[in-house]
Amino acid sequence: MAESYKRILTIQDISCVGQCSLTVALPVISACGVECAVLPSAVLSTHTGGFKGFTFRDLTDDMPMIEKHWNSEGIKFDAIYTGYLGSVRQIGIVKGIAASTAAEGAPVIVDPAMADNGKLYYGFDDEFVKTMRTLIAGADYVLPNITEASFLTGIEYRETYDEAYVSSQIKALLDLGAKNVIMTGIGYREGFTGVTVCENGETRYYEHIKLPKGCHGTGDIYASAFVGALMRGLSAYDSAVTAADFVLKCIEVTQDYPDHWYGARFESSLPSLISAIAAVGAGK
Ligand code: PXL
Repeated sequence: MAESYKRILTIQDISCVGQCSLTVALPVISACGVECAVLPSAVLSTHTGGFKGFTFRDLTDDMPMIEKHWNSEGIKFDAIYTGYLGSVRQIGIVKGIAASTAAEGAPVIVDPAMADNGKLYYGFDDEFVKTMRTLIAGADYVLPNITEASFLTGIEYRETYDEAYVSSQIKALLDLGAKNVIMTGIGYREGFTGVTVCENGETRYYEHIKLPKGCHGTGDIYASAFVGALMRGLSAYDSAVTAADFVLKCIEVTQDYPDHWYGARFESSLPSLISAIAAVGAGK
């Protein structure tokens, strides 16, 4: 019997160089066997995490025209996955696009890509955070790191914490309206990190080793692999584990190249992601 073939829409920027956002989402989601349509939120010459003098073109004004065309063609998607967004005004438009293009029952997956290591990325402010909360409110799945969760919930950011702290962050995110929460980069002991998944009210933790090198763009690789796996029918927890193992492999490969500072060399690990999804799928 033919397996159902999913088509999703991802809304995030094109950083022309930098191995993040759309240049990651397209290959990773495609590798998962899921059709990936795109709505670029902005075009930048590079990402904003370390390059100097990058260009930035906000594509907010193009979005309503693109939406109108899709609506006139009756185009619908099996999931909407948002990442780095270009402006406060854009968030409102994105909510409308999600509403008008989601097929019945299509999940909205929000990666609130706006902060890391205790700080907002360049160009974001409190107004953006406040508006991002309204996008979270309609999300079926939200994938923040600890920093993003702290900005969204208003709970103080901490570098070390315990399970009670993570639970309070998750509860606050659920109170904002998110239905399921996947918190990334959660580590309780030296040398380890992991992901905490609250799926249908049940919380589970997956721990794995923490490599000494962190790479830029791994949040985007993570969220894209999660979305791909979820669309292939894996549970949120299995998708979160699959994505975590994949990101770990990507960082492992990259740490052999100290000059490769701007992103993770995920490409050579794509076959392992494809096999992992097939293996979990086959075990169902
Ligand atoms: O990886 C998240 C991301 C996406 N897009 C742009 C960024 C960043 C992080 O810095 O700058 C443009």
